[in-house]
Formats: sequence, structure tokens, C-alpha cells
Amino acid sequence: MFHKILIANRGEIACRVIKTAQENGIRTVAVYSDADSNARHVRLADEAHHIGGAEARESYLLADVILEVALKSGAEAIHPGYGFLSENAEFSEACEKAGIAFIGPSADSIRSMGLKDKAKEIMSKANVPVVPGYQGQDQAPDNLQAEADKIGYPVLIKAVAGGGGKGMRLVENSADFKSLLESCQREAAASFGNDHVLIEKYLTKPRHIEVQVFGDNFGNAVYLHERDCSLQRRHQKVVEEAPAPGMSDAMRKAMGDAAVTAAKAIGYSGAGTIEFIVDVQNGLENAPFYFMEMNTRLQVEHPVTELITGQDLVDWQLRIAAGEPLPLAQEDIPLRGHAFEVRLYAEDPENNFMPQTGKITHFSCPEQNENFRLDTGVEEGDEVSIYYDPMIAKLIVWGRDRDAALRHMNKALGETAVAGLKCNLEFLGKIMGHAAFQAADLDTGFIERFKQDLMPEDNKADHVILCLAAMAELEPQITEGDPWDYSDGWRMNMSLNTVLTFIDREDSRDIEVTYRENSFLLTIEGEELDVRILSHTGSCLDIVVNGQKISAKVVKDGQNFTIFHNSTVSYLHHYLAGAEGEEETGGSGVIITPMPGKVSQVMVKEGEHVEQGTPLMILEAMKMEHTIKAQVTGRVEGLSLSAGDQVTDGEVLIRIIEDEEE
Ligand code: MV4
Repeated sequence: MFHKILIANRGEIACRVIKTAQENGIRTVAVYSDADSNARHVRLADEAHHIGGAEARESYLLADVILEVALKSGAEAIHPGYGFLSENAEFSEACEKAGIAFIGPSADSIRSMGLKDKAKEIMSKANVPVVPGYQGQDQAPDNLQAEADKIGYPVLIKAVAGGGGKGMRLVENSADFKSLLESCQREAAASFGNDHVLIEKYLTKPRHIEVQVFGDNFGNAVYLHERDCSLQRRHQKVVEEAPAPGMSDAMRKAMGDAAVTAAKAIGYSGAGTIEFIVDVQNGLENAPFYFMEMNTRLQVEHPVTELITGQDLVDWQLRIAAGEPLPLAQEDIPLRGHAFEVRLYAEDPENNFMPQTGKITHFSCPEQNENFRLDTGVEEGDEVSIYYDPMIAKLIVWGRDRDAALRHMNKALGETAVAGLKCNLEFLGKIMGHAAFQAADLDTGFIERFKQDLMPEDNKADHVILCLAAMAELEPQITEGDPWDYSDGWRMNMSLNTVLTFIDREDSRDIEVTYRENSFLLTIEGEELDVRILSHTGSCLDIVVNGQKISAKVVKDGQNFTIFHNSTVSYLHHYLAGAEGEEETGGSGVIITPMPGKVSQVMVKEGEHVEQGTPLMILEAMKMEHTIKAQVTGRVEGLSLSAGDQVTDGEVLIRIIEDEEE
């Protein structure tokens, strides 16, 4: 076994690899960029080396620099994690040449699976089922059209070099084919430098079920069962689970065997995933499944496989890379219970899932145990920057069956709190609580189909939330002074009918407060509530509202309150009229950049009149494009930005002077 390894990655996966290495007495070498000098993976590793600028291409993608650090530090192997250099054939090759073990497959294996047409060809030859279609080299539009006509519509055109949903076009009928082909080829050429495409029959109700495989350097391969990753949003996985609900033992074996055949067909070594697309139009039992692609790395969602098999997949990777045989034979790989993983992201579901950046001022979740695991690259006080994927953590649960695991996840989400930046915690809770999810009615269209339930509009804080905010605001004053001391200014104030005003999205919510003998009378929008505090320790606040106990987490940061209650997250701002720093912003038509980024397009001119909802500019941040729209109808004023300009956090992008009401 190795004595020292370098981890060519950051965030939670670097921390995950470090954990197993340390358990095995292997020394760990971290690398870090300018943005990560005090990141958690740097804190955990035995040594850490700076490798460059914050942008990935100036640091985590610098193969030469990383190899040099490995050689200098005496690391015998490099773990690439996922993303970055993990599926870079040249890097795998360069490691081998330098005499350093690449903890992953050979360059040849990576290359075989790098292009979709080649991968399909290899799998088809090995008798692994592939989606019916055309993956040949004749790229003449007439030929491709003829092939599409033969397959029958709808078809999908996929760029052979595509990924992450990019370079795909759905064609409903023959007449649309040529123009969609052209636009697909154009996007593919621009994005991947390769305009080759393949044509596939389009499956209208697919499930994404992937099989975890491992190969060793002696020609052996096994599968560690499947994961269902059907819950995705714009090709980003949101929830993963293992095993796939409804999967029969016979189908599991058929897919597992096909996955092992696929791995053996390319002499695969290490951890890999065979992605299958399953046509569940007529249910899952005996549903046709097709090879879609192979991921030649450890995946984000590997923990659910670990929890149902009881295996440490990073440990398997290390052993195989060190030349050991597979730790277990196929028949000895357990499948026990059920596991879920959700990805907790710094993003705002109410604002098109815009990535959020900033300091995590509060982060709490349950203690880890056999039912709950947290994989994270950050701790309270750490920053989420614009430079990398804004995932905060993965919450992973295990239960004896799917329902038990679901209960554990709901409990874990209910006991998790993140403040300082917005996150998708409530969205995750809504998925977990959804009847269709509980019934395992899954397919890749789930989130889109139920978006009204999962991302409700007009999401106002209910009165209980306002009671929590009021109590959190008043409680320090209660404990600081003696409420019975008439000389105390607080008592004087509170004996009056004080009004607290909270800003709840665009609304102003007033709470009339009257102090009574042992409780408060709160009047909110005409409703009278009798409220008292039971306990308040740290962020945990227990109150009683009209006799009913309410437990919540309330994080107070100046005048900003983040309230976690019953799987909802509310952001309230305590408005102090005339207080310093209180300005009229937002609704008046001043648009402030929600995050640092680059202006990629400006669609309006100074002085132009725009209707509410008109797209004004496109902001490029976190590798995504965000359309900034007019919040009010009016005239553009003070437009000083143009395409290519960088903007920093909080900068004014544009002003719309609202039309006078008639
Ligand atoms: C498909 C498909 C339906 N039919 N292929 C999306 C990303 C890329 N890896 C392949 N994808 C799909 N390929 C055929 N022939 C539907 C999808 C698809 C999808 C697949 C897995 C998970 C989520 C998805 C969301 C939309 C479309």
C-alpha cells in the first residue's frame, strides 16, 4: 500500500479521500489555489502546497504543476477526485510516465469512453445494449437525416463530445431535422471543438439508473449494485438513492452483468460508473435498459453505494491502484437497506437557482451516526466563492428500507441550518416530502413536472415564523434587563404597544407586540397570538404559540434572520425605520448584481423604455448565464456597463426609473 498520496482536488471530495487515507495510515498531500489557502481540505491534509490562481485553469487543472508537487513531496500516487483532471487521459498517462500511480483508470480506458459514438460502438460489439440509433462516421446531413427517418421520430441528436446536457437537440419530426442538426453541430464545434453527432431514438419517460463497477489489474470486474439518479434539474443531480426503487433482483443482475461486461470490454481498472437509461413507459419490471455513457472516475454520489454495501470505495480505489486484487467477489458484495443522498447547494431556488457566494455564517446539522452522514468541504465561517461548484455538503442517510431512509432524511433536513447565504435546503425538503417522491414515482421529468409544488410562488412567511422572529428579536432584551424593573428602558418601551416590522421578500410584515404577565400578545395581520419563550440556546429557539410548542433554529445576523422551521427556510430582515444603512433598494428598479461575474450581453440602451419582465442583460457567473430582467416598467438610466465588463458583489447593474402611476 502507498505511504503518501497527493489529492489533486478540493472541497468535499478531497476531504473524503483524505479521510480514508488517514484511516489507512497514508500521509496526505493537499494542493490549493489562491481561493483555498485555508480551505477544509488544506486544514485536514498532512501537508499542503499552493499551486496557483483561483481560476481552476490556473491551479487545479495544471497537470504539470501538480505532478511536480507530487514528485517533490514524495507522493507515490495521485487521487484526482471527480471533475478537474479526473477524466483527463493525458494526465493519467503523465502520472504513469512520471512513475506515480494514477488512482483511476488507464489513459486508454478514459479515451475509449470519452466520445459517445466510440463508446457506443465498443459496447454494441460487446453485446451491451445501446439506445437504437446511428453512431457512424458519415456525418453528411442527408445521411444523418435518412438515419433519423429510419429510427422514427422523436429522435435526439447528441454531440459525440457532449456532456452535461450540452450539445443535445430533440427533433419531433423530419421537417425540423436539418435546422436542429445545424444548430447542434454549431454548438458542439464551439463548445467541444468537435462537431460530430449521433442520432438516437428519444425515450419519453426515462429513468437514469447507473451501476457502480470496479475493475482490478488482473482482468476482474464486479458491480456494487445500482443508484437511481433520476431526480435532476438541468442535468444536475439533486437526489440520488440506492438501490433503485422497484428494481427486481433479476433486473439488478441483468444490469449488473451488462455493466461488468462493459468494464471488461475496455480492460477497466478502478472505480467506474456505467450510466444506463431505462425506458419506464411500461414500468420498471423488465423495462429495456441501454448503455448511455461511462464515467471513468469516482462519482459525487458514491456514498449511497457505500452505505448499502458497507464498503469504502476510496479504500477499494487505493488498493486497486496499489496493485491489489478486488477486495470482494461478486457474490460477497452485500446489499443492505436503502440510502439517499441530497446535494445541499448554495443557490437560490426562487431566483432560478442562481449560485450564491459569501460566508457561511452558520452551519449546523445532526451528529453523524449509522443513519446519517455528512460529506462536506466547508465548515461554519468558510466562504463559498464564485470559482468552484457551490455545493456546501452532501447529506446522506441509511435506513433499513426506503421509508425508513426517507424518515431519516426528513429528520436530517429538519435539523440542518445554513445561514449567511441562500441554499436549496427547503427545496430538498419539499422533494423529500412530496407524495410522488415517497411513492417512488421517479423519472427525469420529476422536478419539472412538480415545480409548482417544489418551488411555490408567493411563499410568504406564516405567522408562526413571524412569532419566532419576534421572539428572537425580543429575547436578548428580556434577558439583558429585568422586565419588572420599571427603571429599565426596555420595560418602559415594551409596556407600550411596540411594533416590529420585518421585510419578507417584497412585503413588509408588521407585528404588534404587547407584553403581558408571562407572555407576549402578538397581533399579526389581525390574528392575535399568545406567545412565550421556552428556551433559547445558540440558534435553537423553542416557543409556545397559543399553547402549541414550536421548535426552530433562528440565526440572527445583525438585522437579518434566517429561520428554519418544519423544513421551511425563511429570510426576514428586521426593518428599523431611519436606521443607518437602511436604503430603498430592489423594488424601485435598482438592480444590484446578485453575485460577481461578467456581463456577457446588454440588450437595452440608455434611456430606453422597458416593460416589467424585459430581459436587460445577461450575467455570466459560475459557468452559467443569468438573465437579468426588469422588475418594474420604466426607463433605463445610468447604464454604464457593456459586454465583457466584470462586476463585483453588490454592484449596481442598471437602474430603471419606474413610470409614474397614471
Ligand atoms: C436521452 C434521453 C432520452 N432518450 N437519450 C441527458 C444528458 C445526457 N447524458 C443524456 N441525456 C438524455 N439522453 C435518449 N435516447 C433523455 C436524456 C435526459 C436525461 C437523462 C438522464 C438524466 C436526466 C435527463 C434529463 C433530460 C434528458
